Amino acid sequence: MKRLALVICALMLSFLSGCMPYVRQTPEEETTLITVGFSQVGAESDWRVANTESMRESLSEENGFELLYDNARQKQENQFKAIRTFIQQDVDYIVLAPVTETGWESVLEEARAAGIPVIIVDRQVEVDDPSLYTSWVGSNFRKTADAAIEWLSGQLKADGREDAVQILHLQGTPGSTAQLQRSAALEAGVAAHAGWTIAAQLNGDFTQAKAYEETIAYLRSNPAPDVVYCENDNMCFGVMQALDERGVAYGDGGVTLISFDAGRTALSYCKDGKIGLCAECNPLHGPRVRALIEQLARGETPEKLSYMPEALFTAGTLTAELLESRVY
Ligand code: GZL
Repeated sequence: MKRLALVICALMLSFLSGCMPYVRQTPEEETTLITVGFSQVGAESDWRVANTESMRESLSEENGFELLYDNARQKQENQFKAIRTFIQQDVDYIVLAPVTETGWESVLEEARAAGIPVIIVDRQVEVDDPSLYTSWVGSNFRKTADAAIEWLSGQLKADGREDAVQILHLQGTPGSTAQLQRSAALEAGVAAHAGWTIAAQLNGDFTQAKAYEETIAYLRSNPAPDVVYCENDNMCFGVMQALDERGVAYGDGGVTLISFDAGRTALSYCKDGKIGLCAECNPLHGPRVRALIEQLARGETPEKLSYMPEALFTAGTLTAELLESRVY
């Protein structure tokens, strides 16, 4: 009866707050499933949709899980509410994909006080006490971005375009690990190349719409850049939309485009020579998260950090077969 009252209160709270996390279907007494509360950033990009799909496929009922999913619509406040609801529902584990790095101490301490292990996926959390979370699964953002900068340096050198290079920088959600580390790699690259200049840094928030708006406004009062460094595919698509509208050529002989994520759509543009480089960011975290939870359920201690495998793609390395084989 107490649990039912708790769930009703949680529902009322969530309803009033406009954030309705998924409510578990079966009371704890009846289920032998492992209940997992998943606080997802949102659905802002193809990458995010693929990431959610991977988690749903791995943490499925046939695999022994009951997944409670919440879409925070890119607002940290909604993630706080979702995590607190998961704690009230006494889930077995919490998986958090944090929208930005800071501000997580209180809610992670509440989860620890409730005895609920937290697994962080994708972006990282900046906390003084790393024991506040059990494990992290994600990308080596800086390493992949440094490799992208190295590619750009080689490409510009080969094209004899090393001087007076104007770079337009489309940044993702401010304060997210992907934005912080992809931006740091570009800024380090500019510091190391006397002929490179960042013409402007625009916040596209990882969405195609915002990247288009920012870029078309920029192009109305500035010359086209030599390079556009896009911190994800969807922002790159927004840039392409704006360049098309302004009649600016990109790809071979035109503006050089760099994009992160390497989803299938971006890879097909890359194979056609429209995008110069696709730097992969692997969203398929589900199987690793499932394995981590199963390890914990067996009383084992999983590794703290788990990096996803990733690669760089150019027109020269992409084939129709490779495109066909891509899962996302
Ligand atoms: C990267 C992830 C980023 C993707 C974007 O791990 O956090 O957020 O690069 C997504 O597509 O929106």
